[in-house]
Amino acid sequence: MQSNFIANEARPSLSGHTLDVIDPSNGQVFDHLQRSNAVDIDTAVRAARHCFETLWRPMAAADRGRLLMRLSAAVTEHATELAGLEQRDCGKPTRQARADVLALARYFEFYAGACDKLHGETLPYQEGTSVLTWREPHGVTGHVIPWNYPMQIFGRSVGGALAAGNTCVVKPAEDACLSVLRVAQLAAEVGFPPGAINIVTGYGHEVGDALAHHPGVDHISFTGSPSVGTLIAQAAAKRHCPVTLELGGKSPQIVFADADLDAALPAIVNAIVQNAGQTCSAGSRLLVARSLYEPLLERLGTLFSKLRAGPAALDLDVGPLIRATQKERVLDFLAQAEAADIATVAQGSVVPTAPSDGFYVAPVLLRDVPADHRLAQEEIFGPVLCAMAFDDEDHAVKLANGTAFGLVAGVWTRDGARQMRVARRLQCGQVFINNYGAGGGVELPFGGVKSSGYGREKGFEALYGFTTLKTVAIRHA
Ligand code: TXE
Repeated sequence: MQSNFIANEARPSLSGHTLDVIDPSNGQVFDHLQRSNAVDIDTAVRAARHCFETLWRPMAAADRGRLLMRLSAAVTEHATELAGLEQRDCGKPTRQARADVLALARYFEFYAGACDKLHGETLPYQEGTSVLTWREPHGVTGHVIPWNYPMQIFGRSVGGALAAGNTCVVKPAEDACLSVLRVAQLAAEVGFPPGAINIVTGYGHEVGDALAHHPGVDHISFTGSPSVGTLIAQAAAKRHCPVTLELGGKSPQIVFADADLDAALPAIVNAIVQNAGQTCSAGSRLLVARSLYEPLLERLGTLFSKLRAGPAALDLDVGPLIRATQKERVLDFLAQAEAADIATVAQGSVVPTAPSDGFYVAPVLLRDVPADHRLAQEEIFGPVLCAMAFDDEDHAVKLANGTAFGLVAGVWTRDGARQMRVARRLQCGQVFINNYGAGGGVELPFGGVKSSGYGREKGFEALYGFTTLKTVAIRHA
């Protein structure tokens, strides 16, 4: 049985209710979580506030950095344990789970080094008046985290907030809490003061909603669906609380006729099968120059037909989806494709050893998906790649920008001028040229435009969002 983690103590919810923890590889319950309520959130916010006022804000920035560095080392020491938890809880193939632990350690390392480098400026102004700016923490930050990359999103969000001098209350997704709870314990073990990191588990509409509405929360960072992002932003707006939203995407991979296909093809496959397509930045639309369309689909089809989905521990190309409803959602999209006569180029397989009650979907490559069809417009969040042809650069950019989202884009071309032209015209937060994701470096600011949200996490840029700027003008003449 898992407990909440508040002020460095394992605490049961005051509600007395629990939730099942389900292994997506077999559909079986293997643990239980606290189904917390608004009172538990209030307790956590008070603990965070007390820590902020008495210990965290007064602490020297370099000392906060030392604690984050120790936490990074502890994560690395417990890498096998943490990867095992993430694998069982989220259905991640072994390589993915390990990569997520490394990323978590790296987030804490990066933000450890950033703590004492976040500074304001002195500004030129009138003779006799000196003006300076201070970057101050918001206070208590709330973090609503999804289930697709619990450790990574915890690392980027909480790591940045702590480095900037805030204390945190975290609501992980009800499907994926185990690794995050363990990391909070590790933080206590390496010396984080009580109340710096608090974890409250439960349903989004109960505890997530309570966190978004709590008057003691000074900033909220949310990663999840656009509909819940809207609710969070509305709740925060009522009390003028700043928000960072990362709401997913429908990101294009644009392949021009001069692309290096040997480099592009594996990256295109990886961008949609990584984490079974349950990635906000998944490259889920493939836009291909018409002259290259048929040969590229043929080569890609061969790769897709070899892909295998199965239990996380087998470390295949694709693990299970997070839960039964997510699998149903993806299968519903595939049924819509069939109903609209959208052809399948190739589909991988589910390994025969997989238990029938795991939440598997074999990767699929669809062709000639109409640009205005739901499949080309909505985030499927599964291993489904939608291909379409474009006529020229203008057409490619129009298709790329033609959804409500704007998170990431991949551009494959050897033409340097075209790389820059297209990158400038794309409406999104990150453009990858002749690669996709750049290895996910923690240094790279990340976030979107349009319905993909606003604000940035990752990199040094995130620290500006986790602080507020105070201008101080001193008249001394
Ligand atoms: O998301 P939710 P779901 C997208 C993806 C996926 C779809 C639905 O397309 O198929 O969203 O997934 C908490 N107040 N993404 O239903 O509900 C919830 O408990 C406050 C994209 O799982 O948005 C969880 O912690 N919080 C994405 C978090 O919000 C609430 C990652 C995300 O869950 C809440 C996940 C409420 N009323 C899904 N309701 C990405 N951008 O990477 C729920 N939550």
